[in-house]
Amino acid sequence: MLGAAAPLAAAPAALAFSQQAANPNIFAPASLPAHEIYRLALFVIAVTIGIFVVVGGLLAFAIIKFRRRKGDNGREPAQVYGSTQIELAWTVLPVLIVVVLFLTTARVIHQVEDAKAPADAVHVTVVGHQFWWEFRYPQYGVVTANELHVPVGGPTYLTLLSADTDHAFWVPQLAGKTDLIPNRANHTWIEPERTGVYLGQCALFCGVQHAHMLLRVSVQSRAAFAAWIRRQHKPAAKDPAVAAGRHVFETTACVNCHTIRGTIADGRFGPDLTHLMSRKTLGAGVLPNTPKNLRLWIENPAAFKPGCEMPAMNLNPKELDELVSYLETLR
Ligand code: HEC
Ligand SMILES: [Cu+2]
Repeated sequence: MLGAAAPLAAAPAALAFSQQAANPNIFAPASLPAHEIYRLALFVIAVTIGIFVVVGGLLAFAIIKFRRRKGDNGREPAQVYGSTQIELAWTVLPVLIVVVLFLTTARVIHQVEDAKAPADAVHVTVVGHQFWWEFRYPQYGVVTANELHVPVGGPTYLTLLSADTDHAFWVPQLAGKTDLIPNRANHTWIEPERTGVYLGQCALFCGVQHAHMLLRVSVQSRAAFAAWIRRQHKPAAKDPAVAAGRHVFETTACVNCHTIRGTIADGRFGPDLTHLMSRKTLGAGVLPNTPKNLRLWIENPAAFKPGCEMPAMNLNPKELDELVSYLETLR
C-alpha cells in the first residue's frame, strides 16, 4: 500500500522541481558544438523551406490554373511528353542541393569530431548505466553521478563508455547526441558560454527506466567549479553522532554496490555516495534530494523507478531512520 501511494505523494514535489531549470531547447544553444549544429540546422531548414515553397507553389499553380471549369468538353487534355530542359532541371538542381547539404554537414561533423583537446581542457569519463550516469574526473580524483559540473568558457572533453547496454548522452543546448556503447570509447566535448543548469536525457532506449535517466549539467564560474572540485575531493564525512547509521550502511549489501570513500564501501554498481548530499536529485532526476525522499527511495526504489537496479533492502523503520541520518551527513 505504502509503496503504491508513494509516487502519488511525491508527484507535486517532482513537478515543481523540474521547473528549476529551463527545458532543453534545441533552438537555444549555449555552447560551442551546439552553436555549429544550430547554424547548420537553420541552413538545412531554410533550403528545405525553399524547396517546399517552389514545389508547393508550382503544384498550387497547376491545380488552380488547370482546374475543371464550366463549359469544359470533358475530354482528356493533350498529353505532353519529353521536355529535355525540364527533365535536366529537375535532375541537376536536386543533385546540386544534395551536394551542398552534404558538404556543409561534413564540414560541421569534421569541426566537432576532429577538434583536439587543448592542454587545459577538463576531462570527464562518462559511464552510462541502467539507469543512471557515472561521471569520473581522472585529473581530480573525483567521482559523482547524474549531475555533471563543468567550468564556463573553457572546453570539457567527455569520454563516453557504457557499463551494460547502449545509451546516448544528449544535452541539446550544449552538444549533439553521442552514443555510449559497450566495449567502445566515444568522444564529445562542450564549451559552454553561460553559467546555469542545462537539462538532458538518455536519448537511446536502454530499458524500462530509460525515460528516468536524466542529465543535469551545472555550468559554473571557474572559481565555483574549483571550489566544487575541492569539496568533492575530500573523503566522506565521519560524524560520530551518526555512527549507528554508518554501521547499518556498512553491514548491509549497500557496500557491494556503492562507494563511500574512506569506508569499506567500494562497490561500483551504483552511484558513488561519498558526497551524496551535494546532489540536488536522487535516482537520475526522479526525486528532489530531500531527507523524506531519501528515506522513501531507500525503503523501496521501485516505487519511483520500477525495474531499476537497486533492490529494496527490507530495513526496519529504526534502521532506515539511522541510515538516512548518516547519509544526510555526506555533504
Ligand atoms: C544491488 C546493488 C545495490 C544495492 C545492494 C544498493 N543499491 Fe543503492 N543504488 C543502486 C543503483 C543501481 C542505483 C541507481 C538507481 C537508478 O538511479 O536507476 C542506486 C541508487 C541509490 C541512491 C541514489 C543515489 C543518487 O545519486 O541518485 C542512494 C541514496 C542509494 N542507492 C542508497 C543505497 C543504500 C543506503 C543501500 C543499502 C540499504 C543501497 N543503496 C543498496 C544499487 C544498489
Ligand atoms: Cu540510458
